[in-house]
Amino acid sequence: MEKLYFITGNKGKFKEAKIMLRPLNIKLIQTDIGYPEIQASDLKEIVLFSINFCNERLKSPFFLEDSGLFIDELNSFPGPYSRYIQDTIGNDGILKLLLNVNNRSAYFKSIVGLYKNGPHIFEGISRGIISNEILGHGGFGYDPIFIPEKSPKSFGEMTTIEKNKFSHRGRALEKLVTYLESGVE
Ligand code: ITT
Repeated sequence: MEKLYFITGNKGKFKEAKIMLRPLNIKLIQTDIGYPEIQASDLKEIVLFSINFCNERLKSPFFLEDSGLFIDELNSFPGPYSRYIQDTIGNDGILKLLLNVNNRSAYFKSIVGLYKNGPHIFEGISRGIISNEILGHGGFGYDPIFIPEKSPKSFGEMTTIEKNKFSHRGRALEKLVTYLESGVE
């Protein structure tokens, strides 16, 4: 069986990817080799740099993924700084920043970078709103404060399978699956 590495330190992401890649006849392996993330405003640029860096170290097909939350009222903040903001002010901090703000539109963007006979990029977006309070405790990161369009529930209130249907990562990984299924070498 063919092996495919997912370079991530985030167990939640790996769980989501494992379910999405089930239709493929491959063995998905999590590895946390660590890689530098350059400071750039464009997620694609960050991911391209990271996959080229990792390709020097891992001589086997792999992918990694970078995502961010973009809040309209905050001029797309935290975007590429999502990790830092989650680790510092967290969900309570975001809710405070949006206290009494009516425009709660936001979106998540996921960029999956595959390295298999060269670099390939797949993008997924999930639009929605930031809730007024913490909802649920499932998932990870911003999940309990993000309600995707066409859903009554936040990501934090969904099972992993449900979240994959609505999420930025689910959408980007769906494109990855289609690409790998097509058997292009
Ligand atoms: P990697 O090892 O894969 O880089 P990470 O947790 O650092 O894992 P990112 O840099 O892609 O992941 O994520 C930036 C931040 O956004 C981080 O704090 C995540 O918890 C959060 N985040 C990413 N995807 C999310 C999702 O689907 N739901 C909620 N929060 C998410």
